[in-house]
Amino acid sequence: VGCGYVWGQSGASAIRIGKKDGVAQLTIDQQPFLILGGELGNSSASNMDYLRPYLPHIREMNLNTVIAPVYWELLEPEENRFDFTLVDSLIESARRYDLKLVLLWFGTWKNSMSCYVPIWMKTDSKRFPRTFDSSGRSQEILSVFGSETLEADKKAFVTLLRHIRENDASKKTVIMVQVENEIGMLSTAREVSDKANALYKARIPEELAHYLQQNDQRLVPELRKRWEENGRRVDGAWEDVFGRGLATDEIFQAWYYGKYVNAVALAGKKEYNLPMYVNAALPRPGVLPGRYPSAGPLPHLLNIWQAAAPAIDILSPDFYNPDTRYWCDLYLRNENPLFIPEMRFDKTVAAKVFFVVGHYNALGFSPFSIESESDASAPLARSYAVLQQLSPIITGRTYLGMDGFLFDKKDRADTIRMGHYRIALSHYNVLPWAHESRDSVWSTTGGLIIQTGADEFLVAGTGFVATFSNTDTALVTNIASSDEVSYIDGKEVLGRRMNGDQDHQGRHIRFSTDEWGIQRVRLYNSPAV
Ligand code: N0T
Repeated sequence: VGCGYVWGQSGASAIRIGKKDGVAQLTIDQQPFLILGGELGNSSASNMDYLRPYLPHIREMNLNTVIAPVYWELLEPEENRFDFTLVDSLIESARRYDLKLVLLWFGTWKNSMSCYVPIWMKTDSKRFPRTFDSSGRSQEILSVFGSETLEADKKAFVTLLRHIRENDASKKTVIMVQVENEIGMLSTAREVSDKANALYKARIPEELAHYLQQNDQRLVPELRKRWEENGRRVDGAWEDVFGRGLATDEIFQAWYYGKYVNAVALAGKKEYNLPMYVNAALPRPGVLPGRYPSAGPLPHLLNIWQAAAPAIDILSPDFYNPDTRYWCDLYLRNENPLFIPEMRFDKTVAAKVFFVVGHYNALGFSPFSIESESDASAPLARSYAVLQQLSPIITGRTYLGMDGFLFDKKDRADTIRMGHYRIALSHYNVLPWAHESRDSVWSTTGGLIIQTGADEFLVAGTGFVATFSNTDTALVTNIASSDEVSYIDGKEVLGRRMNGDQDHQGRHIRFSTDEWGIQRVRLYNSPAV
């Protein structure tokens, strides 16, 4: 492809991330699959008697995928003795509820730390070296430079992938794997061992030099700026190429994290070629490298990770605080697909899922600790029910256009242009009769619009008002009809005709804050004068 970064190395495998009309897409046996997921709390999949009772409720929430950990310490309790009891039982339970699985490889690192590394490794810091904090004290974060650590991680991961291939390749319950979890150096921005220091003083790796030369047009501005300010060098040490300071420490560490993860992922893919991704804990603005989990797959290190880890298909953000729009934009650069494996499971997720799917073409969405609220009437369950129905249309991409919108602040409004229409969108509470319009905080709502014909749209979501007008001021646009629709086995089924109170006598399309649904809208135009 010339950019050095291929879409993972999924090749012709049965489950892969490819592109359709320039948009990333996950397919299983050529069928597109939109992940409507939820991630389990960290400890919930460590005991199936604990997890099992939650699964029927998770299924009732209309999830199609569960994201679940595989814990290295439980998989390989003694060196070279692997115990697949838990993994097998997880896969079998997922099948029973018709759920797909994304597995989280809790390997060498989990939220920076090495807490899931088997105890036979933890107690052998000669073979499996640790890192040291800024005051020189050993910390439970294994060094990225431990060659035996890498070999051990690879071996366990390969054994896991082989086992999944042997037991699941025909059923395809497991559809993707996350390699490690929220990698990030702490206390210092990079490791400071003798080995690390020597590498830091040496010339940057040939591979990175080559990448910089080939991809100078593709560097994210955060990296390009440093590289250009230092004379676009490819032949010096890290500080010659990227300048002095903590930012370069972080770039250095990111490169070696990326190489490590790539070696693990590549070895696993050779055994069973599943799509693989890594995730990142996002830093708060203004915090210095070392004070947040540094050098993970963060937007300002995007090319470093892509160059070091071409076997990884997606760099993913975990959303716990931040501005969804800001971070999604940063992750969708340089061909990186958007997949959100974790999001704080609060009241806003039900609206956000429409936005990230409709506006950003996300491959999937997954609130964290999904078992903590598993109720068929939960807002997320209702959003997933809508998206599950629309999924063939969304992923089929035969429409003229799609966009999503999110009302996460009082009085936020949006305008979308599609074909010759302008669609004004606002929160349901702008309507004078909305019960909550005087409340100081409005619930977060949202939806998506799909243009299915020149004058025809599907409008879906919750808690908003859509008003259509023609971009040609010589024309007045009105609603010919609005029909409530649902999709059963992929076939459109008509519900109510909504041409009276429900569309304000032809003025707008709306869903109240406790309505979820899909409407098929047909428009017509008349001369304005
Ligand atoms: C996530 C989850 C789990 C100002 C935390 C998020 C999961 C891990 N880490 O509940 O531990 O395994 O990936 C870190 C969030 C930082 C939030 C900062 C908020």
